[in-house]
Formats: sequence, C-alpha cells, structure tokens
Amino acid sequence: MNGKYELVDGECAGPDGIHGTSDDFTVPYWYLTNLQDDPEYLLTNPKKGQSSTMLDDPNRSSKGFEIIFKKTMAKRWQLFLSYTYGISRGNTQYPLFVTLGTDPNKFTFAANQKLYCWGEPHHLRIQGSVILPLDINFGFIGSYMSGLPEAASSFNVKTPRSPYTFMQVKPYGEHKNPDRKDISINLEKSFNFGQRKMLTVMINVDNPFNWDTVSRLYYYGDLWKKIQNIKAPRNYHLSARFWF
Ligand SMILES: [Ca+2]
Repeated sequence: MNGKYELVDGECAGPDGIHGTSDDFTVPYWYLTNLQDDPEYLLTNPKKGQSSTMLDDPNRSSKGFEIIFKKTMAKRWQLFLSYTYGISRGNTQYPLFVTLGTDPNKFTFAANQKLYCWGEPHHLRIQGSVILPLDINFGFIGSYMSGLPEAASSFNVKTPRSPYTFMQVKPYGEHKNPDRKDISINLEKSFNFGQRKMLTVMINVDNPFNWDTVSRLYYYGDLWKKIQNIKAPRNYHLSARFWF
C-alpha cells in the first residue's frame, strides 16, 4: 500500500473519440507516480484514508416506496394503478465495489458527491379492462419508466502514462437514457355454441402509437449517444380460440 498518486488532468477525447477536436474535455485523474514500487493491494473492509487509494468511506443507500390502487371487477370494469419510486445513492456498486482499494480513480466521480444513482426512480403502471356493449372485452396495459441514468465512460483518456486509459468521465446520472412509455391494448369477444362450445376471437395491438422507439443509448467512446437498443414498433396479433 505504498502507491503515491498525484491528481492531474486527463484529456478525454470526448464523444468523437478523437483527441484535438472541439468536444474534448478534461477529467480529474489520479496518476500513480511510483509504478515500479507499487505492489498489489489487499484491503479488508476498506476505510477512508486506510491507503492512498481510499479517498472516501464506501457507502450506499437505497430508498423506495410504492402506491397501489385496485378496483376489482364490478359494474363491468376493473383497474389497477401503481406508482413506484426507488433510488440508490452512494459511491460504490458492483463492479466498482470489488475493485475498491486498487485505484483512487474508482472514486473520481463519487467521492463526496453522492451522485451515484441507479435504477428507474419513477415507474407508473396501469392495467384495466372494460366490458363494452355486445360483451366485447376491452383491455389495456400501460407503463411509464423514467430513463436509466448512465455513467459515461471513454477509452480515450490521455494521461501521463497512456493515451488510451479507460475510465468514467462524467458523474452518474449526468446522462440519462430516454424515458420509456409502453402501451398494449386488446379486444376480445366470445361466441357460445350450445352448452359447451365457445369461440373466442382476440386482437392485440402492442405499441399502437410507436412511442419511444429508442430505449437505450451508448455513453462511451466514439459510440457516444449512438443508439444501443430499440424496441419493437407497433404490431398486431389476431387469434382465435375454440373451446369444446
Ligand atoms: Ca474529441
């Protein structure tokens, strides 16, 4: 545990991944100045100040709550509503936690800032059905989730040792993925034939409004803000079931 570090400016190549262009910016980087002498670190229950790599006490806390409203089927309709809020803050989380004590850069955007957060703090769900005239069942499922926070990283941070250092270059949550809305609706109608025969016809439409096609972006290297995931566009599903 005899590593000696000096805080220097790392030069991040920015979203284009190329040094020397207008989107470059600097990031704080702990530079190991005695590389030859430095042994492997082994820390148990690491604490702030225990070594030159421990800039803060590890901490994390999670909070959340959920509110639910249910209306059971009566007078031909039913409804379920829920709102969930949950958030984690702190300076450690896998995989960072397992590497604490090896490199003070693990704390670069976490120490004393408590900006680390993970998850989708706002999650709203709705589900219900109404029996329309002619006994046609109309059902719907919808949800809204606020965008997942990201830790922007770059492979191209130029430091005194290398032009290709990989590290987190922005605080967690400074960049977020798009919010997501999902909705699915269906209609269902049954026809009875005699006492024990029934035909049920169903039509289901997912994402009828083509909402929020982009669900996740990249936040590292030269893939910065390029699309990582999209979700399925509007699609229809027609089916029939015959009971006998
Ligand atoms: Ca650049």
